[in-house]
Amino acid sequence: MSENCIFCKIISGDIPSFKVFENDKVFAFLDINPLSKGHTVVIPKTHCERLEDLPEEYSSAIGSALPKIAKAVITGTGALDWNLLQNNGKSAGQEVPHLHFHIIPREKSDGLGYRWKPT
Ligand code: D5M
Repeated sequence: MSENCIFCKIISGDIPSFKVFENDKVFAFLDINPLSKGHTVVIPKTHCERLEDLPEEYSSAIGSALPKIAKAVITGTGALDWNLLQNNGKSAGQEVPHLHFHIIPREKSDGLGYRWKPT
């Protein structure tokens, strides 16, 4: 865990969140600034900034959890389609430096387009 990390504080419960899923290695919660209803953030319960830094045991756990969480999100929202997005580094749009995956439910004509954070 990293002392000044917002997402580490969400895992520890020091910052409140709306929890969607939790096991011993993975935590998922609703995004505070959702791009659509049910926008969910999935994180490893170890502090690392980028995908290439993730220890094998956590990448296995995330890989196994993502389909289950996505299924729960699309079932819960009724959305048929969704995006999985993951940013590494500031140039790629990463704002919170704790590795995370966005599950973003999509609807026809939801106005989001097909590019992440278009400028
Ligand atoms: O996305 C970082 C995401 O993290 C962004 O969509 C907002 C979300 N966020 C930031 N703080 C919180 C809290 N406290 N609760 C829930 N969601 C949060 P990035 O890929 O780094 O641009």
